[in-house]
Amino acid sequence: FRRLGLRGMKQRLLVVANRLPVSANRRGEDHWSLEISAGGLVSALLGVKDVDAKWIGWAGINVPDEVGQRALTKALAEKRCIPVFLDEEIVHQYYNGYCNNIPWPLFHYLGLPQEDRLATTRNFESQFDAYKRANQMFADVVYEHYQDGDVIWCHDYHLMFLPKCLKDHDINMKVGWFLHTPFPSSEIYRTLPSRLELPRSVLCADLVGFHTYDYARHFVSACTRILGLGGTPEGVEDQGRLTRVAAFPIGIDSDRFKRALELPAVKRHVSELTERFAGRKVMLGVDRLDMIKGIPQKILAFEKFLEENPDWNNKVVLLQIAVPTRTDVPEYQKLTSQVHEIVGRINGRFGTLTAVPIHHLDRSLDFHALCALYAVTDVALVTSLRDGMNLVSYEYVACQGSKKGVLILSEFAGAAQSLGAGAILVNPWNITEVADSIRHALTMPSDEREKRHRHNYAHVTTHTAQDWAETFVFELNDTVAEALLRTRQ
Ligand code: ADQ
Repeated sequence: FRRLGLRGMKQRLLVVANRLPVSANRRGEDHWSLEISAGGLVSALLGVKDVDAKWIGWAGINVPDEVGQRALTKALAEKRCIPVFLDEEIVHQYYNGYCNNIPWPLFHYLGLPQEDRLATTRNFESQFDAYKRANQMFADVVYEHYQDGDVIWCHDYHLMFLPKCLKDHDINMKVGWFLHTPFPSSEIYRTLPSRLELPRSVLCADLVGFHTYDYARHFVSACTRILGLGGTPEGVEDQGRLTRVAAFPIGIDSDRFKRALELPAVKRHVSELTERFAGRKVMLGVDRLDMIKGIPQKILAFEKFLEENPDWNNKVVLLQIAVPTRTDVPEYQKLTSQVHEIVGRINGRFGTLTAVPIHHLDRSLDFHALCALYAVTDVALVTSLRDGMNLVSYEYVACQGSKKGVLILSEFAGAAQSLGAGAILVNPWNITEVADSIRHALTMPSDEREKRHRHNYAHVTTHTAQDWAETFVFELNDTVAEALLRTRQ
């Protein structure tokens, strides 16, 4: 019955996220080319079938003229997307200023940006004001397209103010909000200057979701300790109104990966890679180039492994694929140079004229190339310092049907709670522990690899993106129906 949540009815779902799942490039005054872009939410929702869903979000580009806006709106409509047009100033303040500087690092326990703490504090009010204005602009587009009976699903820390804007407009809208990052301990959360307004707005939603039970618990604690509201096993209570708070762990569309591995082009790619790295074990890292992903820590741990295990020199290669993000932010530019510097040093130290131990690419790979890489990899290394879930670990497991490689996974990724029994869990800050885990993974007997893989594969193929979305929307409908009953009693 639960799986019928979306399939059994023709209900429209409005997915509202900061970014639309496309990158738009202007090719002429009224001509745009669109490309589906990489990212966790995109990957998860691509897996949701049989849903009458529309996306509302920013196309990631400033379009000041009406001709351009009209043409882009028309092109996006074919992809079931509706744009929110944000000008450069608001993007600068709301996205680069507030979202990237405040909730993103804080929710990942990284505090405010190191070099700029005072400037961040000084600019806080104007940036928070822009954040609220931007959220109102998203709300205006939702009102324009909303029809009675629609379900509105707001995503992530960019849109924490949106549930309030929507409910202020029409209390009967069915509104859900989901956070893709961790929600930190209330002791960390309480340092946020906007600590009162944001959860109050989120609580206007009918259903609030997180990847793990711990994040949900942290959120409820923040509401009870900081706002003085009542926490119940169901959620948060404020003057008789209950907001349901629960964990909805995301998944991937594992069938899409399995199908891709059967394609002749992908099989060819797998053979080429196998030949290219013959005689060496392949280790893989796939991340957005972001401080939360722990890329420098991962590479330093690999260096430590090479240092302590000279018998492995030339017998193992680490492929690190890091797609650049937020390239205009100085912290991220610094991270890129830091990673390049460490990789160069290690390759200089352990490389030979014919082979280097690390191949580092600053770019996104297309889906088929990514599947082939996942399939040929002996060990995947996910060393996030914090990560809401981490879908790369799921994708790797989905592609390892025949090889049964080992996943080394940070205990600070939400995925550690679902894949922990099959993976080798590590503290990414402890590079000696990670280096030891690399050795353990590379020398693991095949029966142990199979056993671990079987556990994770069963999880990844049964807890899919589609289940995640269906369950969330089903619960949201259920919650609204329950609340209605209560008010009628
Ligand atoms: P992300 O931080 O983007 O997502 P993740 O969950 O790992 O992290 O998803 C990344 C996605 O981008 C994956 O589907 C991966 O295949 C793709 N990707 C990454 N690097 C790539 C590359 N170089 N080339 C091609 N594709 C690449 C956020 C949160 C996560 C949470 C997700 C979903 O930070 O914790 O799991 O949302 O909720």
